[in-house]
Amino acid sequence: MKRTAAAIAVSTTLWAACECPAANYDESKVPKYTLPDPLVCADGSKVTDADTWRNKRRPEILKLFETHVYGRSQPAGKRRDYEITSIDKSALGGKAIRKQVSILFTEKKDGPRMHLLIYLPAAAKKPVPAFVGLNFRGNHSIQNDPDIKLSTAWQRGGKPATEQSRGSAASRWPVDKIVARGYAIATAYYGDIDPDFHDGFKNGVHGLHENIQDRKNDSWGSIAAWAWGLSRALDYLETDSQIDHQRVAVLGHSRLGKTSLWAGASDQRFALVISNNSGCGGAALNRRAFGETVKRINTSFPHWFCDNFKKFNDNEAALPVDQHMLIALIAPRPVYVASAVEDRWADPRGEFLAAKNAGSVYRLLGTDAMAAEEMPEINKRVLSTIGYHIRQGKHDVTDFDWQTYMDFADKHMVTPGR
Ligand code: GTR
Repeated sequence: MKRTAAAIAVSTTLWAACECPAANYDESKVPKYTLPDPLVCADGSKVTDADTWRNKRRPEILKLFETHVYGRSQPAGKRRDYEITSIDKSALGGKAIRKQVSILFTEKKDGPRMHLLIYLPAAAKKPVPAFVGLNFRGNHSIQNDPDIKLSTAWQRGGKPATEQSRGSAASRWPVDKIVARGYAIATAYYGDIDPDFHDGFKNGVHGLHENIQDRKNDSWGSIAAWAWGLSRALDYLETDSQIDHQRVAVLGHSRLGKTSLWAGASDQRFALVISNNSGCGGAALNRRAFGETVKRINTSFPHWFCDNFKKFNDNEAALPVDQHMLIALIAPRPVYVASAVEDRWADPRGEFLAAKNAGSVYRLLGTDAMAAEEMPEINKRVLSTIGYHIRQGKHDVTDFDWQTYMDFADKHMVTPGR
């Protein structure tokens, strides 16, 4: 999301309402903190082997994140219907196949659904690995192409999407470069799954799955709902014979980066996970008082997390988890955390430290974890199983980020000789 003046003004009003102090951007003012050890169970026992991690500690940590942070998602439910609404075998000047697929959320043929837009390399002779991620403005925003269905769902700002908005987010989705490297790219609009405003969980998939009066303090928030939607996209991709569904990477930017981490942690079918500038509630450590804090995020966005998370406003030390443990849930699968120098709100150092501190679990499971002790220089990529970079520039997804994700996926996700 671009931090527009309007968005900043809205957030500022909300912060004023919550009487939050000004955000801290001074490293010397970050108070000391102690991170919970991912390898020490709730009963105090130490995890020293992979089986105990898999069967005891990992489920324990997953449950802690469900209970205290993102909320319990509804189960996948029974198999959904898919409608292939279009296939174009000569998209991008013949370099790609473009498919549009509707994933129905209910049994009603004209009921709520999510639209998946997929580009595949036209030259591929066998199933290809894929990236999947949600977008902020509708599928039509990722490419200026009149044949992509213009979203009719809720949009930020309340006004419907216009023809002029086609391709408005194209810089974040270099589709031609992705297919040229042999990958498919699949995306869906996050507003199809859950509109991003607080309506008491009536709209989107929340309302479809439960009665509001049955909601509990650990019921799912919007991030969990978006992550659930990513899993439903993967359900479809598993049925598509042109996709190598063992090699689907999930990625997201900002609030959708928080979402991709939770999707990768809660659904182990994702082979690789990418967090782009995900910040607070994503890759950044909650216990580091730098940039956005738990209280601020819960005040500005009361619908993103479960209600229990609000208990940790100004009380991060009481959290039984921190975000390094979210990354540890992804182990031993490759995970990449990306920061940006000007994105101080997201606390780049906190993102690096969470990635690094997931290392004990990655090492226990036999990987190289993160091959850097200190934060790397700007624009220097660390491509170990836990990858990391901090690039020049602002809160955004750039070509540098995408080149890196593809290099990372080439190294960790793709079968040699594809
Ligand atoms: C900000 C929010 C961040 C980040 C960002 C975004 O306003 O404070 O946590 O998620 O929005 O998603 O663009």
